[in-house]
Amino acid sequence: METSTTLINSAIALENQYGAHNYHPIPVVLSKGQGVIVWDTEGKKYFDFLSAYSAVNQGHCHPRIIDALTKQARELTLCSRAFYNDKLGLAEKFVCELFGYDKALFMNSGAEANETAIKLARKWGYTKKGIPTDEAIIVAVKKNFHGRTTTIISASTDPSSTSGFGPLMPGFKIVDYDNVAQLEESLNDPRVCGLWIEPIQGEAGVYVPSEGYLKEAERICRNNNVLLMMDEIQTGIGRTGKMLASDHEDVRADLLIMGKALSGGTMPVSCVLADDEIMLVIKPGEHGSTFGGNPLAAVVTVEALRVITEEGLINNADVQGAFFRSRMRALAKQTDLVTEVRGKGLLNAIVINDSPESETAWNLCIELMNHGLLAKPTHGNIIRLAPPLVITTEEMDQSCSIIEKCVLGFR
Ligand code: IF1
Repeated sequence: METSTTLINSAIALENQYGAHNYHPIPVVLSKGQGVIVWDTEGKKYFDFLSAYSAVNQGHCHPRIIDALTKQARELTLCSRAFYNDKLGLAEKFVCELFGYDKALFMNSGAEANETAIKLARKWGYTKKGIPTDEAIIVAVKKNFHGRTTTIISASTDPSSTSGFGPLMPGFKIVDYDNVAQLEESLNDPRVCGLWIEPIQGEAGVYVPSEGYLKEAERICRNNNVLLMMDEIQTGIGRTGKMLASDHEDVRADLLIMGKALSGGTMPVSCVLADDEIMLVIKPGEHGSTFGGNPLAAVVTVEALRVITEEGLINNADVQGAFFRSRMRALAKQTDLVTEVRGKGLLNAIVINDSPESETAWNLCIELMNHGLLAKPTHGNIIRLAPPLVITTEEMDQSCSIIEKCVLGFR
């Protein structure tokens, strides 16, 4: 009989042999998830502090979302946008009313939603702002992460995203994040159609900008007739203790870009929201996708968003996040290993006292795994800690205890 240890080894061996080597996973093989908990093939349970990079804000396999998904899956999954389906319009209305926009455009991956926003901003720039053909510029910021397509990486400043993948797409200008003076300077170029930012930089290491930066960015965009393109793919849908991270500063994007938790982690769903004068610059036949706006995604999206609001997950993210940071800050006082604790709501990170090239944070994550908590380092020495928003006080308490024990016992 095959033991579960061989099962784990064979799952990893299969991926190694037959899968492209574009990831370096933590050595755990998961086979089940419910709420904050995931189980490996041996039945060992873990607190999931990555939440599929914030795609499972509602928790793994949320019963309401799975019910909506399976029910719709038996009716109609996909009919393409060549025809109407009876669910898409309902989802479009739902997201437009919830977020306060005229129109929604559904895609699948976050990268596709960002690509959509880029096309909208450029076309708006040519047709509404009067930018000469092919001269539009989108201003992005250092250490951004918006996805992996060749156009998106053209705005990246991270060599691991870009190196070897040129030639890159022109039309991006890069400024420092969290620097208002550089926005003033760069956005008054009449060829600029959009400012493309994350309200908190996730991949960069959960970098929260100074208070007021987003509001200033919004003001400078307005003053210069530039579209504010807000990538809320990782920060949105309750993650930071507000529905959108932009809400912390009462900022309203012109192009609101969302993905990940829109489907509660059941399937790729992303969307861009905008008002008519922007969204309607794209005409029939100029943009789309086979799967974007399919009825299965439409039903799942409405249910996933309802779960967020009806189950009080936004407030829970705020409360549990504050508790988490206070425990981690107290921990940081007891050890030299943790130099900083930062974040908002349940999007947090601890910075490990070693160089980004060191293995310290990785080894600590292995230790956390051994004690029943899953997390992964980003940029070497930063550990992102972002559990599903359904986490209870008791689960958070247990999780903090695991982290404290591993950090204090770490050698
Ligand atoms: C990977 C990080 C998270 C995103 C923002 C767009 C996208 C993402 C702000 C693209 C995606 C992911 C993708 C995943 C790792 C990951 C990530 F570590 F890179 F930073 F979440 F924390 N905008 N983020 O964060 O969305 O096309 O993937 O649906 O390995 O690339 P996508």
